[in-house]
Amino acid sequence: MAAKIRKRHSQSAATAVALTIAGSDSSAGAGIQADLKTFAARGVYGLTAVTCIVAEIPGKVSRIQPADPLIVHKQIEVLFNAFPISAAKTGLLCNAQIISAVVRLLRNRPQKVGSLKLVVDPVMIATSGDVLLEPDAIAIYERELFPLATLLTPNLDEAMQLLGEEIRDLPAMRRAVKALAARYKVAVLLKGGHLRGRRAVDLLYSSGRTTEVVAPYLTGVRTHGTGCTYSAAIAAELAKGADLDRAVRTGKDVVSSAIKRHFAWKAGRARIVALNPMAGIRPG
Ligand code: PXL
Repeated sequence: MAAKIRKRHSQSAATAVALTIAGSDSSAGAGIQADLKTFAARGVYGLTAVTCIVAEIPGKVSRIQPADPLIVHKQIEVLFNAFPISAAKTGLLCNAQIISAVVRLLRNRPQKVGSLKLVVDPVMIATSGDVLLEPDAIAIYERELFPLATLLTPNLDEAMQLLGEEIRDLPAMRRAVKALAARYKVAVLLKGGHLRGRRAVDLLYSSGRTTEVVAPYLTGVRTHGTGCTYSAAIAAELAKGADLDRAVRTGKDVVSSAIKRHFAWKAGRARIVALNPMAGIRPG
């Protein structure tokens, strides 16, 4: 019995730990709930710092309640002081004060946390078109948070907003991913899913080269939370020690499986759909 207990302890000691700093989605398909499910599906122990509470169902945000920046700060502080966190991701940070609090902690993290891999998903607008980030927070996002990232993961709408130009095809995506990487001096994964071609093509720009990350485009599924699931899967793989290319490739596979093997329910005359981040590939 004693041997058994010892064994279990030594196994948990080796489990990678990742932190998500993001909003709560009541429908649990995006935000912190999507991140935790994805971390668990990838065999990583997930920690959370909640930045805001969003009352929503897929496709419709009803209300966003930001958390006090002090409690956002405290959540991260206590976690940094206690856990061996090897990767973190940020999702919806809601407003400028919360972004400032997060940046301060990331900059002054304790020695214990050491070199932290950081995935910044620059959440601004939901797939449904709902505005999620207060517009005056974008400048601080860009100036203070983005440069701290190991990887920035904008979708096309976010990239267009950041660059102030249209991105309508793959050549424009190639230009945009380079421009973003040059501007913030970080690796960038530009997600092209919203182009709706035959293939869902994303572009990873890192160490001076652009790589295509491709999966078949899955039609007919009204997705919600793909960006969160993708960046959480990448953070999970980085937490386990994968290099960036591998982490992104695995993340793409996780999202594709989550869409392909989605959940669907009938609710009156409506049909409601949710991603299945537990689907598909085994944790590596
Ligand atoms: O998918 C973007 C997103 C991120 N975070 C939270 C959300 C949403 C979309 O609705 O609610 C908390």
